[in-house]
Amino acid sequence: MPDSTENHSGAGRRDRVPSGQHLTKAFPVLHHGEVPGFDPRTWSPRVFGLVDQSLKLTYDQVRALPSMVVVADIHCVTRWSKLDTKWEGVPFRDLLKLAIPRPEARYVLIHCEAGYTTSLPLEVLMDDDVLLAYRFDDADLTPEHGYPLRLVVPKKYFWKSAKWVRGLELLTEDCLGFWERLGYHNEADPWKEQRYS
Ligand SMILES: Nc1nc2c(c(=O)[nH]1)N[C@H]1C(S)=C(S)[C@@H](COP(=O)(O)O)O[C@H]1N2
Ligand SMILES: [Mo]
Repeated sequence: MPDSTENHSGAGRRDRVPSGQHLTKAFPVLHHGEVPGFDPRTWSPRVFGLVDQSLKLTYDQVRALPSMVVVADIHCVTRWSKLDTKWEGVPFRDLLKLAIPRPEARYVLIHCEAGYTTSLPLEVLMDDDVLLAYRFDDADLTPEHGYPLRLVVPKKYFWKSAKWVRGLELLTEDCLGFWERLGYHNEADPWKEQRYS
């Protein structure tokens, strides 16, 4: 395929790979700890904290929400990048609107199975390419890639794309997540090579 048809921006393919990254066609699996089990009868992701309408959802409710497809490039801090990954799920900003964030809410702490956390400014998460995904490449996510629900934030290094999301907590002040406390950069912009702080 010619280079000019392989991207959406008109830029060359190499312009889509940030400094220090290499392309892979594989889909590496990376996480701390074990792949958690999933029971749809007890699984109930929450949106809570500085919201007017706390949410506690069921699996069926999540799957019934309006969905969107995002095709995006992803960049892992361990230096692999993957172009044109296809995700489907709930637009983050639509879910947040249901919970009615209070004006003082500025950060979101993402809580996952087994205590994994990461945080992002609410403003970053309101971008139109951010979603809570349950499908990848036209099939349900596999357990190791975050089934039943993972965050996808394409503009940040991939550790911000938390797998096995259980809760979104809205806060006034930021709260460092799992890797950020261990020295990863809190902003995680691959185009600025914000790998470690
Ligand atoms: N719950 C959870 N989510 C996580 C992680 C983790 O350890 N636990 N690791 C992060 C890291 S460091 C990366 S690079 C990506 C890897 O996602 P993948 O296994 O689907 O490629 O998941 C991120 N999300
Ligand atoms: Mo990572």
